[in-house]
Amino acid sequence: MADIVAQPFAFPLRRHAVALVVIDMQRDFAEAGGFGASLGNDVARVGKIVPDVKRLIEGFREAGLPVIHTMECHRPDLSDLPPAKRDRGNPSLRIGDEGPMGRILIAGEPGTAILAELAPIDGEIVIEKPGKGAFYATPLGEILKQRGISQLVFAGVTTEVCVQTTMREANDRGYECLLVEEATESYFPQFKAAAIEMIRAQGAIVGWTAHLDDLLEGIACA
Ligand code: C5J
Repeated sequence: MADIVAQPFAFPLRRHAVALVVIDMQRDFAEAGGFGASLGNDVARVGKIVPDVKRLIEGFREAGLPVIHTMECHRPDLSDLPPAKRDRGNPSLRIGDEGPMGRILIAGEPGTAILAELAPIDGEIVIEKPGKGAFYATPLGEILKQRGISQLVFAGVTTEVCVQTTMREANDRGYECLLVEEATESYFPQFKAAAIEMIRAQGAIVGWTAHLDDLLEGIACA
């Protein structure tokens, strides 16, 4: 066991129980012409965390700990896309529309892929999810149960949408959750700050937060 320096108090990391979950580091959320940009967001903010997400992933790989990647995406026939999701807002391109990187957020399209720098390697689990939370309509819960995982370290985008939703789902299912501050981002800096505060408030009501260097130091000696 290693006590990771974290907020609101130290996180008791157990090496046989922990996995990293990297949420939706996809071209569609990070590059011009993708879904994030079609909603009018400054996607360059996502690109800036890539080196820190990479350090985190490499830290887990070097420590021999599991890495799980998620991708927000839908079937080509859109059968898993509720009209309420497709029709929401006023994006220049809707989910399923043809964009400069292929069909927006559709499984197998170039824009839906995980950023090349953070691409999964052989043996790593990739969860395709139609919702914001990674447990909804996916095998994630079963996979974690089979592997005896009870602690989840989180990274990815966006902090207050898919990351926070998944952390709340995990927390309700009994997982101990920790978010790495430098390895997550929002299109709205104030939402990132607020989500981090919410997660660790009231004695870690949703989970812990930690800085990247503290987490890396902890897993190296766990
Ligand atoms: C969004 C996500 N923001 N991955 N997805 O629609 O947070």
